[in-house]
Amino acid sequence: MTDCLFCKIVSGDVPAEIVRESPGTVAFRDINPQAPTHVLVVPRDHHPNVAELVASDAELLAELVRVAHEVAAAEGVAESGYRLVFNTGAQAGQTVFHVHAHVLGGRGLNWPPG
Ligand code: DGP
Repeated sequence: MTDCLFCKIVSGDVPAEIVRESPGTVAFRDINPQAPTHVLVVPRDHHPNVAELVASDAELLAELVRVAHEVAAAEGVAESGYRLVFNTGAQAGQTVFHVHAHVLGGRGLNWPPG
């Protein structure tokens, strides 16, 4: 998608601090971090949200979750605990409609989220 911000990060047209790549995904630091570790993992292919991704390519979703855990381990937060978040839809706070897993860790995380 030519007008999608995360497609442009995947293609390199928009710069980002990339921390991990896999055949189907790219992981990069969030521009507005909400925790000491805040990384976004996105598929290279454009899918608007996690519901559409699991319906069209469940293996790619599994790869994305695996990479999210690898990021948490590499960041040193896998042992203490981390959170994966897929905001899905505007009311849930999704602002970029290219599916992304937020990997959040490095501090205590409140529950329930706001
Ligand atoms: P969400 O609200 O769940 O759709 O999350 C979108 C996230 O994307 C939000 O936490 C901020 C991040 N973000 C927005 N624009 C950019 C950008 O240009 N670069 C990076 N690295 N992150 C961005």
